[in-house]
Amino acid sequence: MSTTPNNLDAYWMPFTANRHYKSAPRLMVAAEGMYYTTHDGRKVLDGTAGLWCCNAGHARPRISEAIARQARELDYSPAFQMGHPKAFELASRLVQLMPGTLDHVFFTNSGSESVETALKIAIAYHRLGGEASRVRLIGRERGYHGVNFGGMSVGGMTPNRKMFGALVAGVDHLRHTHGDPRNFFSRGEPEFGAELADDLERLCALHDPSTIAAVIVEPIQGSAGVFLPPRGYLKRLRDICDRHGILLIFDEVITGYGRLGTNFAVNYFGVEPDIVTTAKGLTNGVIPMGAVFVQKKIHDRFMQGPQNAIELFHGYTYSGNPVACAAALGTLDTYEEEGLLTRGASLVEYWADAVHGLRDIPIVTDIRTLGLIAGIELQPIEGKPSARAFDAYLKCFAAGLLIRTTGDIIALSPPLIIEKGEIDMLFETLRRVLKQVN
Ligand code: PXG
Repeated sequence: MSTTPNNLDAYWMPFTANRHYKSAPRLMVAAEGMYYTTHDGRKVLDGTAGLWCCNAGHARPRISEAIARQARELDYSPAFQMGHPKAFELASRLVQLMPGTLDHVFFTNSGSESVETALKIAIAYHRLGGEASRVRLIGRERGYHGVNFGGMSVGGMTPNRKMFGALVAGVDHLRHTHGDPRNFFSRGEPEFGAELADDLERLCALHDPSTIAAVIVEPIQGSAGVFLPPRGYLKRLRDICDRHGILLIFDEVITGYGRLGTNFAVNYFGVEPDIVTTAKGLTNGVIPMGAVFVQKKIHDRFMQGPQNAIELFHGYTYSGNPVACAAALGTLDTYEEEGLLTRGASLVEYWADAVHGLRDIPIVTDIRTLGLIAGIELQPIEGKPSARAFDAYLKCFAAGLLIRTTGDIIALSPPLIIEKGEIDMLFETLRRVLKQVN
């Protein structure tokens, strides 16, 4: 039986072509494992882990049962000046997934809030260290750091910025790393372009390092279309930050929790930033939650002054919400029991072979893969940017496959439970559709 709601009008949908959507709605009514069920009873293969978040797939019993149990036992307790056991347990378990001294965690409710939290901590850290002049924030062209004012300001996707005024002052951007034809069709880190990190030296020379608090980058730019860091680029950014006393923030909202076949991109690239922002896969997307990891040196600098003084005037009503913590613990249990945080590593060759198998299709102009991520760039239709990819999106959905598109780029990021047969199915469907949108 169809379960279509009888009025779609009141809900203003996010990042959606509302009128187009409501003229031919696509509704999901159930999900399990690798598949959604639509309101008209069709199965749809999840090629994107929801919005890069359902890393363990859907309807995982450890997560749903933990949520139900927690809601019955302790549904809420105040986040300020009060605690509950699961928040401490979760933080202790999370820091074990991180290398080195990234050993403290601040809880938020989304990737956007994690970014705001990281930027505020960075500025306050310098102030407490006697460097109150370090207030500037550096992002990167084509970066995506959520939709709040700080993240939007350091972000570098024009449509997300241009409608919303002057944004936060004192922000500048590194140039992006995409476009060198020598890197087209790369598997893993592209070979050329590590020296693009030296653009940070240009910004240091322009603003003077004494005014710069932090640099924030996604290790892999996800939202803008899967742009991979050239080999050595992130290490070079780290070195320049060290030379000038600038904090380095990795935004791992997409790359965290197994997406690259390692716990975090920090592990994959072997570069340790000062702060790491996460969300999404933390709770498998089931309950909103984010976590910001900070180095011990940062946390400890705040732990001074009178014992009874609040050290950081920042936090959310739902920071460390008990039900969210239970969901995260159930998620970590699932990841651990099934080895999901490293499962991608065993599939990466198969995955990359399958994606790069699309190379012979004439409209495919570039393919990029790393971990269980793929970016497939299409030749835009002349005068109609995005139209070809969106057409592919609709045709894939009709054919039982969920993909994501941004501009004329298709981004894939399946749940980490995907089997080889499902990878085959995904690319058979996509190949068929790409031939239709030729
Ligand atoms: N940082 C990064 C790197 C992200 O990818 C955010 C911050 C913001 O997270 P919240 O939880 O506030 O949405 C994100 C979110 C897509 C897509 O299809 C990507 C995101 C969100 C929705 C869709 O590429 N990234």
